[in-house]
Amino acid sequence: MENIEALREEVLAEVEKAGDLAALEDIRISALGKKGRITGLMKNLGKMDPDQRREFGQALNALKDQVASAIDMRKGDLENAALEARLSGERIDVTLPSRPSETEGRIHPISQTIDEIISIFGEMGFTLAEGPDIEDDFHNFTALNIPAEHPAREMQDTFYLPEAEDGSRLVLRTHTSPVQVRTMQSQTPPIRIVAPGRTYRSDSDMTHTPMFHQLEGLVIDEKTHMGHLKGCLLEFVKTYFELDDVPVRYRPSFFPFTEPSAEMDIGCSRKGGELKIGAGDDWLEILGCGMVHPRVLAACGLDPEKYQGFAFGIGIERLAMLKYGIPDLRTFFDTDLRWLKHYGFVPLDVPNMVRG
Ligand code: 2NM
Repeated sequence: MENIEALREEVLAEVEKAGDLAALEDIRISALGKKGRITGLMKNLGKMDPDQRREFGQALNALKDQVASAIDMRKGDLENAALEARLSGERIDVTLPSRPSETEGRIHPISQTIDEIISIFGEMGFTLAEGPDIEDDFHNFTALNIPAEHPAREMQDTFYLPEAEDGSRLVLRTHTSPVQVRTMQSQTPPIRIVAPGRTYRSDSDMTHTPMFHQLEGLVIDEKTHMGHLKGCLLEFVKTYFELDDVPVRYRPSFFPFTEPSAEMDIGCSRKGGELKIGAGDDWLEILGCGMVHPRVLAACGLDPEKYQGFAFGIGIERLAMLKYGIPDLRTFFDTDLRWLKHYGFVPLDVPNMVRG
């Protein structure tokens, strides 16, 4: 019995002193393991007479339970201490100022360019409008004065979804104009919106990707005219390209949804093979625009006798390439992290009117 008492004190003292989980496990094995000290005493029971065996056996079992529970408790304490240490080591101070230059992530040039453009039109009083990527025939084509036999509707240009039971087919929008249609249907003028987003055409080569981004704008009021269009778009290109002045010209063009329609060029120079935007003896096509066709206004539920307006469409990739010197359209969609690190933008470098 003295053996048991001595062993109890010895093992409990060891358990109390165990500094980590590994040391505690060693103690458990040396006491309760197959060749452990307590297990060793158990083996003596066989040689005892029955009375002695009962008394000694009960005492040993009690010792075993006591040691096991002491080990469990110590284990819990050690685990808590380890967790505490880890948590205090991992603590971060969320009130510290951020260090943008150390941020790994980058804003994609497409997102940056959209943010810059909507910030410019935002200052001019435009609001943001969005709509679904999957559209119906009416919003993508019919309301925009694009008739059934128009080539834009051909399978080669448009991604059609599988035909529904009634024979109708939804499309991936081929431009963001259906957003303007939905806006005209749901609001009464004055309307001033820009609609950026993904658009889809079945086209893929050096200068076309099947998914690309557009930003279209729409202004509708009772006395809106082409002068408003010109002033608005001149202001836009000056701000976007950070130029005090830039020559612009409008060339007659054709879109089913505008009349008259025009393409806007800005001045540039290509001397020495280097493109410089601004003054120069050359021209660069920037966007398409025009006065909204009376048939479009009527299809959207507006009275063409009362309201007029202008609209424009900008290709985001092209504008991003021009401003940021990105030479190849297809690299926008390669998801190449080295490219993104080079052309991308640090998240907290938020675009505004002063700094694109
Ligand atoms: C362009 C060029 C010219 C345009 C027209 C409309 C709408 F819905 F109002 F009729 N939205 N966008 C438009 C006009 C788009 O993109 C080159």
